[in-house]
Amino acid sequence: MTDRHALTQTFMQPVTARNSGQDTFLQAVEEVAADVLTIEKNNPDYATAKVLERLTEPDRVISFRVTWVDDAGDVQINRGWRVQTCNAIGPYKGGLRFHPSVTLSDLKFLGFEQVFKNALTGLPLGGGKGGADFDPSGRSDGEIMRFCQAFMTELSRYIGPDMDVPAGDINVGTREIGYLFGAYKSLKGQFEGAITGKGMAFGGSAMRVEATGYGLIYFIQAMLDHAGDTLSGKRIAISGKGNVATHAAEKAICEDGIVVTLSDTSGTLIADDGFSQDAVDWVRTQKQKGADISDPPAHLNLSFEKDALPWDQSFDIALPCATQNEIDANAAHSIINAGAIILAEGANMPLTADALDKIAQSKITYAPGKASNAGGVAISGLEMSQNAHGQFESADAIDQNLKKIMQDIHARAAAEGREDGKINYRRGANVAAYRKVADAITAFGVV
Ligand code: NDP
Ligand code: 2IT
Repeated sequence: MTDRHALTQTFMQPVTARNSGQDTFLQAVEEVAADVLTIEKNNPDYATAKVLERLTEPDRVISFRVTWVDDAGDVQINRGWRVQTCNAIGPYKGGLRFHPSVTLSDLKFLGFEQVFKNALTGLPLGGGKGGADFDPSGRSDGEIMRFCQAFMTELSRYIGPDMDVPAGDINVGTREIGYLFGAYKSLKGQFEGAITGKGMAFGGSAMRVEATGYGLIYFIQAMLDHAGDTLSGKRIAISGKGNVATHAAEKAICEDGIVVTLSDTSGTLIADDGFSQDAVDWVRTQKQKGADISDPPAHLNLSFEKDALPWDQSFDIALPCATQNEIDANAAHSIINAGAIILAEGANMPLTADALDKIAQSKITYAPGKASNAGGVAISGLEMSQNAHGQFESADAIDQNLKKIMQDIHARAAAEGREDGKINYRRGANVAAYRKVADAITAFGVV
């Protein structure tokens, strides 16, 4: 057993016992621990302060009942949470997810990842995550509004511009943020930037909607540039059909990439010659309507395959942009067999631990989500500063800023990730982020 492996196993034993059954959380912790424990061990200040052990216990976990009335007049009850993981370098910051599969384990893993991601942006942002086990599919607009209002009735006690600033994530987009912010403003009697991803009419930032997907493409352009290559003509397989997937597709097309797939839980859409912008727009409209992608209009030249995964196609770059653990060892095998050169995560933790091992042993250059999908939260950070100043920047200026932030994240991860003449972006991102948070935590003493 290597020293690194032994350290990780010893560290994980009590964490596993304390968080039994929280598999996604344990998976996220182990992935970071394997890279940073040797750094912690070799720095007496970090080791004495037990930085990583502290980070595995969120500052607090808030759990609440959400009670609302559906269109039939029946009372509905859901469970909501906010996990405030760490505010060492700024207010808690991270999205809200509404999905029937959401568990506390998922929100703890997402909050943990967010601490490191937010540190990498270079902005003063702590980490957290929240959400509910609410299923928005098939719900009317009125039901979504009443759910958001009931959710905010509880959440509003725990958030604020200098305390905790939520945003969107799966199934929480501009519409939901509007209802959530409207409820917050009405409950508090104050107009303040306690949520990001707001509409442009009420304090939102230009480019926040596009930022995660565009930022992902800027990140892989920085990787390609570093390797003396470009995106032009590259075949790109994307999973998902939501905010991240469709904006990544849109930017990739602008940069002369060939987007060969998008997908949802109903199956995969394939365009062997590449998606057009019209085809991406159609997919986006289907998502907004709550509809699947199984029946594209003929003029878009898309074929739909119910049982296919994006990774069964031929491509150079894989961008998983749907959800956690969507790529298992078999899917990783397909990505390797497709001859891919880059796998960059748009989603948070889309690879199982086995898939990550397989990719690490292959020739593929892998970019972890905490680096490659940080564009969304970065522009959320800029939304917070625009709200604080009451001055707003143009879409062009924000887009330039986003590109620069993604290039800087790339540089930070590359600087810490040099290994045998190559770059290990996973290790580089984990170590760079850890050092920043650890320096703050150790400066505070024991609190
Ligand atoms: P959206 O709600 O906009 O879209 C998610 C889409 O993913 C849904 O349409 C869903 O399909 C699809 N999906 C879910 N599971 C699967 C699966 N197993 N295979 C194929 N498709 C699937 O969410 P986002 O785009 O906002 O989020 C996607 C990922 O990106 C998440 O991991 C999120 O945490 C991460 N992320 C999001 C950021 C943001 O700013 N929004 C920032 C950084 C990361 P269906 O409609 O069939 O359910
Ligand atoms: O996973 C993420 O980084 C997000 N869902 C965005 C968080 C944010 O606060 O903008």
